[in-house]
Amino acid sequence: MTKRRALITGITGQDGSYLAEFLLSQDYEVIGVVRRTSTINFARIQHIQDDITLVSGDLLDQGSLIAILSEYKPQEVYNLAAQSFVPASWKQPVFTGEVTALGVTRVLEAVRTVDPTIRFYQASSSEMFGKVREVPQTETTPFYPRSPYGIAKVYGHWITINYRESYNLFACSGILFNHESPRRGLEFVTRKVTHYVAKIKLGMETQLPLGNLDSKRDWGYAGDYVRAMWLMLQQDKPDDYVVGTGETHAVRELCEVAFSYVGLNWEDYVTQDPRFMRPAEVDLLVSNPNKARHVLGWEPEVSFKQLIEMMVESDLEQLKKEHNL
Ligand code: NAP
Ligand code: G4F
Repeated sequence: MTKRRALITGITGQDGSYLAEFLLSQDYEVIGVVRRTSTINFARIQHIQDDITLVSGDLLDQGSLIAILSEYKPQEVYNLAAQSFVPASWKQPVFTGEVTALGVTRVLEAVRTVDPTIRFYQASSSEMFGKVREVPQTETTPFYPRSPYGIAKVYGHWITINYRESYNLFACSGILFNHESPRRGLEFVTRKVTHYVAKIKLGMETQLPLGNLDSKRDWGYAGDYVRAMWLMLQQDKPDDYVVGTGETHAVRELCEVAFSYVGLNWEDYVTQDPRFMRPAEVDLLVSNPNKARHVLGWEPEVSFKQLIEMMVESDLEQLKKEHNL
């Protein structure tokens, strides 16, 4: 029997790497779109590079997306590519809109013109809820985005629904709450904290400068969340789903868990630095993932504490290896 073929944009990112691993474990052939960079940035997919096919393309380049779909003919497309760091979206709002908003239309247009039977997944975000209109947030909670990134994601979400309704595409939008892992970029708060904790423990740093300690997020494990993406594309009909743990924790709690894991008191090391405050903040995110639970049968398996401890452990190991300790 021929293998199912899936295409992932954003395969070099955190989620792309976990999704590629998961799809390989389900016996898929995996095609990953990578954009041209002056230095190779395949660290997250190095270990599976021989098992996947990497092709050159960019969400800014419509022609490249059409050519890739025409050549590789996937049955499923997961659009994970984005400018995904919220503070960068204030510095580069137009670029963020081009990639994170219009990029979605470019992929959808490629799907529509090359093969409208392709099943499409869009990586939507809880950042769309922003200044939350209700607690917890569901698929029907109104959006109030608070950053150019959040606004770009609202566009990506609605254009996905519009292509589903206009052209009858099998297009799904996963509204995913924050998910983290040892492969999380160093600029995001969880990884920043766990990396600094490891450095402080090993005597390489003395302080951890942070922004808003009171903001609260619904943090889960990325390895759990890619399963939900796949499950959405295996249903009888396309739909949108909120994916999260249903629990929320403040940044200060994250610090508490990470520092106490290595026997330190976070209050001795954390400082507040205005450079990391945002022009407009999303204060509280917490999901109601009941629909994903009941329709997809999805449940997160890694708890908040397990996640943060796993990340500290991995950062300790990595630093020890790099510094021959
Ligand atoms: P990430 O680590 O920042 O990865 C982003 C990926 O997009 C990278 O592979 C990046 O390639 C690629 N990319 C950026 N611009 C591109 C372009 N113009 N053309 C092609 N590829 C491009 O993000 P992530 O955490 O894995 O998140 C995956 C997706 O889920 C993103 O769309 C993000 O906005 C969304 N999301 C994430 C979370 C979360 O908590 N992680 C929650 C909700 C939604 P390079 O490696 O070349 O930069
Ligand atoms: O880790 P963060 O940068 O993630 P944020 O802004 O919630 O965005 C992430 O999750 C979204 C899903 O809701 C994704 F769509 C998006 O792509 C990305 O993956 O910040 C989390 C919170 C914020 O409230 C921020 O103000 O942590 C607070 N924070 C406090 N000090 C900090 C810092 N964030 C960062 N990055 N760095 C700090 O020093």
